[in-house]
Order: sequence, then structure tokens, then C-alpha cells
Amino acid sequence: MLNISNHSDRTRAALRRPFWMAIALLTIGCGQASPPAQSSQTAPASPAPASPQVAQSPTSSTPANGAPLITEGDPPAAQGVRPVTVLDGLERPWGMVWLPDGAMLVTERAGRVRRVVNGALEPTPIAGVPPVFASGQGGLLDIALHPQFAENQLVYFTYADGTASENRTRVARARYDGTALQDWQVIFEVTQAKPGGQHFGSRMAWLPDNTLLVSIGDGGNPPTSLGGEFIRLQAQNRQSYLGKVVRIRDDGSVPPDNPFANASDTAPAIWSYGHRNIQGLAVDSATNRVWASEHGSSGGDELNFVQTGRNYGWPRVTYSREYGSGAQIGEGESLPGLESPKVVWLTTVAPSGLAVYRGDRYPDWQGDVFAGGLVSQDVRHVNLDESGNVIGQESIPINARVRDVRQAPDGFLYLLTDEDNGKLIRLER
Ligand SMILES: [Ca+2]
Repeated sequence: MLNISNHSDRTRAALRRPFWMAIALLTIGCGQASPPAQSSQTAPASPAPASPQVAQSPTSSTPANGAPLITEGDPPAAQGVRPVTVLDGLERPWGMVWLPDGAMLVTERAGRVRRVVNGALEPTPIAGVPPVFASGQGGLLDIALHPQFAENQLVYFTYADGTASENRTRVARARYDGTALQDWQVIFEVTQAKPGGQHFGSRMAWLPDNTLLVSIGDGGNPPTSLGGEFIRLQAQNRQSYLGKVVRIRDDGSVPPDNPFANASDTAPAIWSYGHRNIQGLAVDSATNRVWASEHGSSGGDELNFVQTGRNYGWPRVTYSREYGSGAQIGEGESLPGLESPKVVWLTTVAPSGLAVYRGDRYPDWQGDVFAGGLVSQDVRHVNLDESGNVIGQESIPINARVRDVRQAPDGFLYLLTDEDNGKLIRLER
């Protein structure tokens, strides 16, 4: 875990205070903080240059209107939460779903789908997965069931396809007949091929109208380039699917009410843009709000409230810095017309996996967001009020890289750890 001893005395003092008081002290106004230069994704942050201010009282405004909660170091640790290991033996698991019969399907990045029955991992992977580009951050990634899976047995996957020099994120669906995956069908893919093994995204989340949101990464860090410029600039190119959330129908076609469906200069599946690399995406089943956790460059990871047609800024605005040099990226931290995050984590979390809790196992967590952290090796519990405003956060330490966080049909939150011997973990209280 990153150590709070690296932070300023004021921040450290804040972290010793009771939870809500600490949150108030760690909440600072939009645009008033400058992130410290950081030397690498895993390096501890430098002391915060900002003066913590007392937070505004939560308001009834929509979550689009609040200033970000900007945090540095570890939030206060949650009390009374027990991570219980259900099983291990998963090699770099990435995503998971629960079937109507209670069994689970879990993806492994190398290109396998594993089944869990009665809490036990079956030794033989599910047949029917084509080869994937399993290198770097690429491989077999997310998995989702069609909302009418019980009738149509359709399972959706995201994955990296191609070679080290030409690859892209794809979305496919296949029919799970109870034994194997049949009729694997690619329904969407990023138009441009890119080189390297970085920033594929990719998470999926269904909207209530049975359209599918899919997050696509920006293609990679400098010096990864496309067309003679850094590929990350594609996140602002509305003719590219890199650095976007796309919205498609269940067959991959473009819904006619997409925000840019009729704009001749915009790729029609784009739903939101200006994203670096979203690996956590969840729809609140009660409010239909869409939340996404996004990797920043060095420092400055984000939790965003994502709305149709909006520009989330990357790489024009960000709280994160260049790896190595710590140089500013783009034009600053925020600009008019570009959406600011709801939470900024100046100390790297490397967020992956996201759930908005709507179960009955933890009544006081209703409607809150839970974000897995690869580098922070925890789950960030972001406390939201009924209007979706961020009113605090705490850390649930896991002591392993957390790749995915999901609410199961049994009402518990489950995690996958990103390890060669990865675990399925249930959070109990
Ligand atoms: Ca952003």
C-alpha cells in the first residue's frame, strides 16, 4: 500500500481524524490545486501543494454541478469489512458474470473463459473462444450477459485482436449452450488499428433500453503514435473510436438516438469522448446514472459521471502528469465545456472494475460506488448522496491488485484480483 507518510502534515493530520471530518478536509475546490510532479505510476505522491478547505455541504444539485473531490494518499480505512476468499486458481482474471442457474463465468486475460459452480472453479475452460491478442494490457477482457440471457443465451465479450504492430479492441457475442460458446460473432470493432499493448479499455454496461455501452481506451502512452502524432490525441477526434464510450444495439448496430448519429463529421457509435482508459463502467440500476473509473497518466485517476454527448477532456485537461518528467499534459486541469471528474485520485489508484451498490446485504451502502484499484490494492468506497453528489470516500484494503468489482445476485459485492493465482473475493460485514 502507498504510505500516508509521504504526504503533508496537514493531509496526514486530516487522515487521522474521524472519517467524515477527514473527507471535509480533503475536499478542495475545483481548479485550486496543482497536482505534484510524480515520477512513475507506482511512485508515492509528493506533498500536496494545495491548502485543504472545508467542504461545501452536500447540495441537491445534479452530480454534474459539483466540484471534484480531490484526494491524495489513502482515504480512511473502512472498519468492519472482511474480504473473504471464495476461491483462487484464476490466472489474471478480468471480468465475471452470474448465470441464472447460479454458476459464474470468469474471463482470464490470456483468452480463457472459466466456469465456477457451487463455489468451485472447474478445471477445463469453456470452449469456443477464438485466439486473442494477449500481450501487455490486451487479451480477453470484459464479459456481460444479454439482459434477456435466459431467453437467448447471448454472452458478450470485449477483447484485443491483432498483432503487436496492428491491434484493436473488439466486441463479440456468442451463444452459451451450457457447455460451450457457439457462433462467436464480432459485432463492433475500433476502426483504426494501433500498435502496442496499451489502453484497450474495455468495460461493458447495459442501459435500461438494452443498448450496450463499451469503453475504449485511447490507444496508449507516448511515444505510441498514429498518423504522425501521439495516439492519445485520438480521444478528442470524433471520427475515431479510440478514447471513447460507444453505445451500440445488442447486434452491434448504431442506435439512431446516439448523440452524434446524424453528425456527418462524427463516428456514429460515440456516446461520450475525451477518455484516456476506462476500465470501470457501471449503470446505477435505481437512477440509471452511468459512472466510470478512468486511469490517468501519472497520478490523477478519475471517477466520472458520464452523460451522453459530453467531452471528458483527455488529453486537453487532466489532473495527471507525464510519466517520468512530471510535465503538465494539455492545457491544465479544467476548461469550460469539458466535464470535470467527480473524484480525482492524485495518488495513483489505477482503477479497474466498478459497481453501484443496490443490494440488501449492506443497507448503508445503497447507491454508493465501489471502484477496484490495481496499484492501490483496495476498493474505493465512494459515498454518494441521493442526488449523486460525492460526499466522502473510504478505502477497503485488499492487499492485492483488484481488477473487477461486481454486485452478485446474492447481494454481496465480489472482487477479482489481478494475479497469476487470482482470487475471487466476497466482501462481508
Ligand atoms: Ca477527464
